[in-house]
Amino acid sequence: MGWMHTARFLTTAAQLHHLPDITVPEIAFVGRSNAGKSTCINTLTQQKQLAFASKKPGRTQHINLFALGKQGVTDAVLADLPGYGYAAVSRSDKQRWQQVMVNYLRSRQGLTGIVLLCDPRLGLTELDEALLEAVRPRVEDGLKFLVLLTKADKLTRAEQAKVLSITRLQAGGGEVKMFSALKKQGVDEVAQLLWQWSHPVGGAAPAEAPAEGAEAGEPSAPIEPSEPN
Ligand SMILES: Nc1nc2c(ncn2[C@@H]2O[C@H](COP(=O)(O)OP(=O)(O)OP(=O)(O)O)[C@@H](O)[C@H]2O)c(=O)[nH]1
Ligand SMILES: [Mg+2]
Repeated sequence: MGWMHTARFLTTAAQLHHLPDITVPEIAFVGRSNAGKSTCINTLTQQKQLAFASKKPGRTQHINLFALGKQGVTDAVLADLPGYGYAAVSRSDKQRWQQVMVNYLRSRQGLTGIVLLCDPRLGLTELDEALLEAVRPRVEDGLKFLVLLTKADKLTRAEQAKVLSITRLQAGGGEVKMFSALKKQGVDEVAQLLWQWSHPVGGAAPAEAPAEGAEAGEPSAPIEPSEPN
């Protein structure tokens, strides 16, 4: 979707109060370390290095914001969050980060949707369940929610079907989709969903979403470094 490809780096922050106030819908990518959050953002935006992805867990250590919107007019923001559950992080760092994240998810103004990424070989873990619990009041208030099972290329079709139904039960009827950055599975569906979340007016917005390839030839937005480290 052309809209997704307009993504550009906005800012990075280690703490909540360093984040700018945003007036457009913000969509957060959360999940365990190594689940594939940064890779997912790069795949959706078709920009290899927008968000830092790495084999080494714990790569993303700041909240990184990316702006979306045509002609430089921002109409939504994606937030790439550091992952949780990384064993090599000290206990105090883990607790500090969990607190930052829960505060972010509970209090961030303009937060419109959450994409919870999960490696289907691990399934939803205790930490994911705790996160679901933390955001439940906001979800009941209308916050959008998607569980994205990543690295689908590592599973057979039958395994995918099984993990989808188990996770749907665990997610209490919330939306669950399969995704593979490697095979580009689920990319258009997720892009479409995020567009709908950010452009809800009258439900007519999806039809206006530019078709894939509609912008061929248009220069892409300049990519700035996304992280200091
Ligand atoms: N096979 C396969 N590997 C993937 C996929 N998505 C991500 N990966 C790999 O998983 C590893 C972690 O990806 P990241 O995107 O850095 O994960 P992250 O959730 O941002 O991790 P943190 O920043 O530590 O929280 C990398 O080695 C990626 O190449 C996928 O769809 N298929
Ligand atoms: Mg990351």
